[in-house]
Amino acid sequence: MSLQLVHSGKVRELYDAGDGRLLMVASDRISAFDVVLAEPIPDKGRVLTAMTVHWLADLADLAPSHLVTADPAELPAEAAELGGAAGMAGIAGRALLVRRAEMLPLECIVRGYLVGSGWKEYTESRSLHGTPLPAGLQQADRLPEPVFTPSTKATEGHDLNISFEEAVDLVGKEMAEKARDLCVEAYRRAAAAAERQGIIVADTKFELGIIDGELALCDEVLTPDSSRFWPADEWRPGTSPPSFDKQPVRDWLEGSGWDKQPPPPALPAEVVAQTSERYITAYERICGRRLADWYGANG
Ligand code: Q0Z
Repeated sequence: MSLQLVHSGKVRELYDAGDGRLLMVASDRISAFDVVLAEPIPDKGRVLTAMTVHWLADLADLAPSHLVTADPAELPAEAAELGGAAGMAGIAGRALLVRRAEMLPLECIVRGYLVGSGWKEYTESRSLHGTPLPAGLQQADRLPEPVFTPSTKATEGHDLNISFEEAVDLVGKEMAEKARDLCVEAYRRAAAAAERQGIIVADTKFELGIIDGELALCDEVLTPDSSRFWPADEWRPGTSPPSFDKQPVRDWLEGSGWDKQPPPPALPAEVVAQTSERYITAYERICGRRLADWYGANG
């Protein structure tokens, strides 16, 4: 019996593993300018999976999580079918067995820097998520304090910001406050660790769920796909800093003359290799661990 697909994202899949469990599989696919490129980035799926496990363990004193195991030996036997010709070795390190949670209908975003939609709001109303900010801030400036800016999963890729009061209407006051406090503290801890390694976590998105009546960290956590990572030495307030992970891909696509309509041009091998290196470096610097020590090495 094959595992049934329950959700398919742009770059990852979620399968029903039975027994109230799900198998979350991160692929090596990468998206840029809203399209998925044809060339996989070697080790990207392992990096995102290893980062999630690192942060779930590091934050375990703050909140329980959905994680059951990342050990390929403990995955359901059918997971091997997802690994292609290599079998279980083909998904080793990029699959997580997790507990199925009752997901909060919220995207729990925390922003530490003024970019993207946060910067746009500031330019229009000198506020962030409705809260007034000091005058004179520039794009990509650090915020005085990290701010919880929840949104709802509206349509694919296009989330709708909601006020804290609207979040309260969706999940109740106690849950909304708990979610906010948990996410802001998790962001503070991760951003401080990354900063010591020369990487800025500009913002991040958490997905929380209820497991056994408790608020738990679910989904991917503090990965390059759920966060904006910037090299600290290239951060210049007033400009939009490069993304730590995807910048080689963006730069090459921008220079290729591509009109941003699918299909995108094929990435040269050196751009693929550079990008893979960036993902591995992000993991090793932010998490202080070697990717060679993670499941699926040399697979
Ligand atoms: C995560 C997603 C993915 C596509 C649902 N522990 C959980 N319990 C219930 N639901 C989820 C989780 Cl993680 C859940 N997503 C996001 C993940 C592929 C979409 F791997 N959706």
